[in-house]
Amino acid sequence: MTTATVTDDLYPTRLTEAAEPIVREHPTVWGTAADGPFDAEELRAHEERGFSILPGTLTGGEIETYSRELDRLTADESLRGDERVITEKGSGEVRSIFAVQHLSELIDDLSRDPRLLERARQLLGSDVYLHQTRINYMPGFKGGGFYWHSDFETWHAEDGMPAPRAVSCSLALTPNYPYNGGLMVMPGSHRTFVPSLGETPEDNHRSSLKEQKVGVPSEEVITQLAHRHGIDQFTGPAGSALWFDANIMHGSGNNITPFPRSNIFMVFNSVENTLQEPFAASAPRPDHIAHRDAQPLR
Ligand SMILES: O=C(O)CCC(=O)C(=O)O
Ligand SMILES: [Fe+2]
Repeated sequence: MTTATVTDDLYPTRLTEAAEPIVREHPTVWGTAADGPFDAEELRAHEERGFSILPGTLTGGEIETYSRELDRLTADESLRGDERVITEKGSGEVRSIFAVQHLSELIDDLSRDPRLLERARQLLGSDVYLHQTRINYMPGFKGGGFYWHSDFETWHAEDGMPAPRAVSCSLALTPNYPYNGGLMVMPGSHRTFVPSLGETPEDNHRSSLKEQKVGVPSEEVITQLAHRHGIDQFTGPAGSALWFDANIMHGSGNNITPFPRSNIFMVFNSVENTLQEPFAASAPRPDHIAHRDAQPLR
């Protein structure tokens, strides 16, 4: 008999035998219309679909400023070999840069901008801190996609995030067309937690950030979810923001068009949902991927 079973884990995953999807008990929206800029109808829609798209979040001047900042960071030779920089498996081009708020004062300031902070606090119903930040740089022709996954599945298993009380904001710095690797989401799928099969290998993040293989749902489950929920896509001009729940099923295809698709990603977590020990990994991922300093953003 094994004594290591964690009985208070509502989201068991990385299992040795397949298990049925779990209906999520936790809410998606923790605040009310009185708490911030989303009105009651917008909050209702966010609760139901698990995401909201807000065009015009960044102004034209800001798009230029942050695009230049992104170019500066991806071209910075001194960052090559830095563990925060993830390169594409095939081409060796920069794919993501993590913990960008430590590399860029501009992005640090942006993470505290009331336009973002007030919405994050409202959705999560508390003060918030940054769980993770990254820029995803998807160049034309060579940009690699992201296979279907729930972020929360990994954050729970490998980072020790107890509940899906976190929200991501993806800020588009380029136009997001239906054809340049735009993020696909399954509306409503955030209400279902899909346990994944297979134990977490040691140092899984070293390969999973280039191409995720562990913690992804089976094709059978993806098929069921897609038939039940359909597939929507984050499209819109540069400056648009996508707010999406930690547990929504999402992914993107490769970008074979000449049009790059870059964005800044910020993950806000509730200060009432701070990280514990990983729920299904032998060691927590490093701090640049999952921050353990839960100082509320001001
Ligand atoms: O930018 C994308 O296409 C998706 C990225 C993503 O899912 C992630 O960073 O977790
Ligand atoms: Fe993701």
